[in-house]
Amino acid sequence: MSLRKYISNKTIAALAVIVTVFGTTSAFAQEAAAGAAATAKPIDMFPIYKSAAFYTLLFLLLCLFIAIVGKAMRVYELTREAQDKPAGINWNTINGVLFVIFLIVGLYGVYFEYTVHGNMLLPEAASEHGKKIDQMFNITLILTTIVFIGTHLVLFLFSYFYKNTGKRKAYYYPHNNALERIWTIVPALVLTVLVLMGFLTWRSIFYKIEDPNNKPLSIEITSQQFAWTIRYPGADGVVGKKNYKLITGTNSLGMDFKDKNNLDDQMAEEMVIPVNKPVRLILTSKDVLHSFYMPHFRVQLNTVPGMTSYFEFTPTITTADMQTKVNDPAFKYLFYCSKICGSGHYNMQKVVRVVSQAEYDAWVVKQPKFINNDLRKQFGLPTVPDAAAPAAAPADSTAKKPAKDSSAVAMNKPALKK
Ligand SMILES: [Cu+2]
Repeated sequence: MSLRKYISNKTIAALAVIVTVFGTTSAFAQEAAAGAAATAKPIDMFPIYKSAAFYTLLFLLLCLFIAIVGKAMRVYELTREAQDKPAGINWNTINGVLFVIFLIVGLYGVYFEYTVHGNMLLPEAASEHGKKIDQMFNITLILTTIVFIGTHLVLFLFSYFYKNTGKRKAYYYPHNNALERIWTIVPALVLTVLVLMGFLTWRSIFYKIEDPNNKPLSIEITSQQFAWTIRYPGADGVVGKKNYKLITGTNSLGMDFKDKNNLDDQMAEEMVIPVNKPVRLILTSKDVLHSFYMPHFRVQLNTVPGMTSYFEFTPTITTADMQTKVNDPAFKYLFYCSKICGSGHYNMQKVVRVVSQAEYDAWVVKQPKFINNDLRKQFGLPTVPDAAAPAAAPADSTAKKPAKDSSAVAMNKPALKK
């Protein structure tokens, strides 16, 4: 083979391109390694690896590399074609094998998701109805997983086993009524069962027949940008009326104190609820749409300005018990806003504490009332003397109540600032 012929051989040319690409990359890598070893201090590469530009460049480099390899291979193929040699690369086999590799890697990805990220799912539901929701979730997940794995095995393995080898001819198979029936009726039946189950569960959660011996505890939750206000009904068990026209600096919820039910309503900084007792949430909003979201209890409902929505649920696991279950003494139940409602959205969360009935009873009496002397004056109600003259406090069961009233004003202020 003369030198001239040797140079014009396209197979050698293609190989030369590949060697050049690999050679340059490894040479650069060695240089970089030598440079790093020379400097005494190791350079912290972490910020570079984290930057978007780094990955964009890496991606472009990879594209360039693939393009070069592709071109080289094309040159190789054309050369063989020009020389009337049989095709060097069997693309059908390569594609078939790639399908199998994709299947194995993909199924490993599914396994990884289920085991690693699956462990990051919420702990068991802390409410009665939550168990039903979890059950539905699990049934749907099991069914879809079976279908997912089945269809993917068929899809990728068929592509591998029945790739074109030149020995077979595809069979023309335009229609089969039995098959059509099977793949229409089976999914229809499965989906009907799932939808019916969802419908019945929804009905059991939202349309409850009230047990007169076990009346739910009403708690009103009002959302606003970017805070929650929690209102307890007081001794009468009834949350009083509100009217948005009555909202002022001192009356942040617009409570109508002409309604006697409002007089004993209390405010709370956290939501404390007794375990195994039904709780009826009364959800409203002052400005935009927010969403009341209590993931551990599987509760989520929008709070809508101008209307009231309700959600009744029964907590079944106390905070202390859940701390043991998840093996985290710092565990707290929280409720959040799950509607992107503005810049401070991320900050809309409050603690929920599930406690025993006795703990709840002790806690609830300590919560301050909404009403204070300013509001009493505003609504033409008789004022009560403040803490300075507790002896004169009339009609109040404890002498300390006026003090709580003034603290109520103080607590209202930060809420308004937000
Ligand atoms: Cu919000």
